[in-house]
Amino acid sequence: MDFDRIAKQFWEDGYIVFEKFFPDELMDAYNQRILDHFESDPESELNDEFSDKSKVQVVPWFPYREGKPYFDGVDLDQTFNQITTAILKEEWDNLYCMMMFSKKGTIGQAWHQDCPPDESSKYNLNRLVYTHDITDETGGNVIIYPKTHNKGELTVGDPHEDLDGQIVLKPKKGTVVFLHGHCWHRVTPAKQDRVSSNFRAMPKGTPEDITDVCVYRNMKYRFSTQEVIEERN
Ligand SMILES: O=C(O)CCC(=O)C(=O)O
Ligand SMILES: [Fe+2]
Repeated sequence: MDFDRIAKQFWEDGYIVFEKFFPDELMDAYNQRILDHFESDPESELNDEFSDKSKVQVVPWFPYREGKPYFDGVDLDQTFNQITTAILKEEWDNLYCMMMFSKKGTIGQAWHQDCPPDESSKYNLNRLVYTHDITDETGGNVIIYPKTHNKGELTVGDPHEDLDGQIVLKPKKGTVVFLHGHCWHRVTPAKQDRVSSNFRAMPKGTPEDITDVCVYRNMKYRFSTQEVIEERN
């Protein structure tokens, strides 16, 4: 693998995609493990007021915080972590591992930045791993606006509208997407139950609560206190 070329492309575009990165058997096992968790119908930490306003409907699960290190096959994968080192250039830390579930018929995730782009050196790196195929039938496409990782704050507007210049990804099982947390992105409505997983990392020295405030097109939201901290219009 040409790690320099990978890092260069990531820093040009704000994201980079690797298809067939992880084997089907591992993905099938992980997908089932994630579904098993969500089938027990855990309470979402995200309240209805948040969903209504943000136009985000997703239930997150943080297995490692519960002492369930079930996903080390990805978390400790050498190439996966070598690419991370190439992108982050220096030492880095795991932020957390987050599994996400969207029920069939839910809205997906509106345009957002995972953290405010106030300082270009303060960001999270999404390492998204797809454990099942995302297709026209499943919905839940991943939409990215390339090169916006250094374009400042997401523009104000309709939370889910198509933007000129966006690209649409329909990641297949085993695909990995490295995505800069400042890069504008969203997820289209789920037509079938949808699972995604994110092994978030960050440059060393980044505050642990880097993703506490998320930037949407109509507001900034703080998860820890469950409040809108800024209306945007
Ligand atoms: O579920 C996805 O495909 C992307 C979710 C997302 O926006 C994120 O993990 O930051
Ligand atoms: Fe995100």
